[in-house]
Amino acid sequence: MTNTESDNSREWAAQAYALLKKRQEEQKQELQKQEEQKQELQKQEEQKQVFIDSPREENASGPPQIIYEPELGEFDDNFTWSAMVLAAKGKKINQISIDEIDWLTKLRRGLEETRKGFVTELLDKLGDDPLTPESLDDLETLLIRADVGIDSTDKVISSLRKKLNEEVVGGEAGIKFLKKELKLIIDKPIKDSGIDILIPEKGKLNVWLLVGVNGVGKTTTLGKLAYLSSRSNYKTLIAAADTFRAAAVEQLKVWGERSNVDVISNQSKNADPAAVVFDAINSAKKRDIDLLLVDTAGRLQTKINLMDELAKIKKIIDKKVPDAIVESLLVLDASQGQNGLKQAKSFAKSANLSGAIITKLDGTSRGGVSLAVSSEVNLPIRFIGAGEGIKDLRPFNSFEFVEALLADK
Ligand SMILES: Nc1nc2c(ncn2[C@@H]2O[C@H](COP(=O)(O)OP(=O)(O)OP(=O)(O)O)[C@@H](O)[C@H]2O)c(=O)[nH]1
Ligand SMILES: [Mg+2]
Repeated sequence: MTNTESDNSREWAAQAYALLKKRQEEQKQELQKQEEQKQELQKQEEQKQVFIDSPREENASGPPQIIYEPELGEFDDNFTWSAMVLAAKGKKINQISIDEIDWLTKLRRGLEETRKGFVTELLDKLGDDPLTPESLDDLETLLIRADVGIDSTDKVISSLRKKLNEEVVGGEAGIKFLKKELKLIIDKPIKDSGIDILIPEKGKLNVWLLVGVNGVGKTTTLGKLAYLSSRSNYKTLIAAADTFRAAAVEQLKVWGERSNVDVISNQSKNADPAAVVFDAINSAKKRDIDLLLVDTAGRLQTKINLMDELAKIKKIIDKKVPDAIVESLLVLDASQGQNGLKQAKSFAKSANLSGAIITKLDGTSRGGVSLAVSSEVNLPIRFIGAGEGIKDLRPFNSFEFVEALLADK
């Protein structure tokens, strides 16, 4: 970015900040007004109840449904960077929201450890000097160390080498080129799939199976997806098909309550996961559901059992709703680095996957593994999670990801 471009973007960010601040003030006033009105109504209701003496609603004692609403923070480096990314994506000042700024800030923070591992070092090494064959060797080592994977690293280095043979490449231009190359790698499986952003298709039953080894974040991710989906007005239902772990159903019910989505489960011991899916499909058909989210077990006696179980679940879906749109999404914990990549490869062989969801990008230095998943397993990344909160999951966007990965400092 040139100095003038950077000045203009900062000016843009300042205007965006002022606008969001004003909007937030107005929203606060509006909320306060609504709260006052609600209290007034409640008072009137309570007075009435003295006469009617009707029992209170049952679910008043359920778990608190606290959903963290992001507030506009300081006008700092995080805000400016996030606003610049949104501007570069073509957003107008009045189109950006605090949610988006909050997410980008989280993403940038989440990738900080990965970035520290290679970008900061890379920028220090490159400085403003033109790239040399030696700096490419350094870059190669850094990319491998950041778990980007051998294939992706080879691709990037050879195209940089080719460019270097044709012209002098300055440090800044080198970073720009690197961003472009990394984005190409991540975008390839997304382009190949023909679907840019995964959303439920209206008018059909969409079934998304969340699969992956134990502890990677399947159930948490499912909870976040349920929230995202119901907030976007898709009729959503959850199938608790992890019948192996006793606490799984309870965990899902908490997420279901937070996002106002029902959970279909079978509490009996050794219930058959495919039978739970069977019930859930019946229920989904009756209720005209758009999206059925299926939680599956991560740990069974053997890996073969796990794969057999997934195959059985798929068979039931194909039989009962042949025209359903089925997505098998592999959940991967970014902090597992190369191990995660191995899992992806073995699942891809036997589980007929259609996409990946990368979790726990917050606080790991191995965020680069996302690139390896794209290039070595050829799986489109559909969502990424960067935190344990209900809002800490977003549809994957390669531009945001690469910008966050290579954000200066
Ligand atoms: N920091 C962080 N923690 C996460 C994220 N996603 C999930 N977790 C945590 O990871 C742990 C395991 O999450 P679960 O959702 O239970 O994982 P699972 O894959 O369903 O596990 P099993 O059902 O045992 O196979 C929990 O403590 C989650 O809070 C994330 O994006 N960031
Ligand atoms: Mg689980």
